[in-house]
Amino acid sequence: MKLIDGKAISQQIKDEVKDKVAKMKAEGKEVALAVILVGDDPASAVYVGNKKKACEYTGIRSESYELPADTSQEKVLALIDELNNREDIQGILVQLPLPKQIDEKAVIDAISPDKDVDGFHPVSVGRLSIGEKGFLPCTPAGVIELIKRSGIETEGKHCVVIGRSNIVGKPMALLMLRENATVTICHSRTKDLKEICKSADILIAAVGKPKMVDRSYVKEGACVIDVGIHRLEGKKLCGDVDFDDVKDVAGAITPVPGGVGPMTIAMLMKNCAESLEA
Ligand code: BQF
Repeated sequence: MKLIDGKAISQQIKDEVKDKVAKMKAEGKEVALAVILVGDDPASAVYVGNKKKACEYTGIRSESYELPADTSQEKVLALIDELNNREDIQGILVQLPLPKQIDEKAVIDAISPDKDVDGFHPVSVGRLSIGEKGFLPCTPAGVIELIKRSGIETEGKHCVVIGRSNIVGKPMALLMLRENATVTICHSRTKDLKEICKSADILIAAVGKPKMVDRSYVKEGACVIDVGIHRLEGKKLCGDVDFDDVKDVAGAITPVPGGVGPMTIAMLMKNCAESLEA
């Protein structure tokens, strides 16, 4: 079994971004990311912290907007409008989930597609679906980088994605298709889930259920990518895959933590650096 080291690969990517940002700076071009966090969800605070730290490392200026949990939707939309119009801001990130009085769709739609470094805007989604250049959602893009940089073949391979969310499952399937894999998307209503997963050369779990995927879902030698992230009692992190059970049957596997998570952050940095080229 090959352990796919997301921490090391994400470090590589951040170093590439750092280089690029420095070169741009030498030409007088600066990159800045605006980060909007509404409320005090502890996990969100950790994620935003990770993003700000990565900005610091790569030389991307970050501007942080930390708003109280009861902030109105109008207020958030007004802030986005202001940031859309600022020439010294290249990327706008709104940390999800948002408090319930705020409509996530309205917020995402308000971000200029040119600054949509999360890749969630319908224009970005549309571009991805027809193979046009645009911002890719960071988590699925990170999975592609993990697979490619680990030397795992995708062409003609059967890739099974468990999960059909707009943020992970759906774009993940499109990106694997772009890598010439044969793609199956499974979800909560899929019949014979286990059998389908067992036929995968590459199995990508984005279900949202701790340790759901055990060895009975995995073909001998398959590559298993775990997108899940769950906090067990006592703060320990685990994924959608039962790592200890699967590790001996998989050909390659990502750990949690240190697998897909750090890649999400690295790809955000990559998107920010690329936003400067537009
Ligand atoms: C690691 C996220 C669910 C919902 C909203 C490194 C992160 C996580 C884990 C991180 C995530 C998950 C992020 C590790 C950002 C990934 O070492 O394993 C980094 O910061 N993530 C997010 O912004 O929103 C989420 C998961």
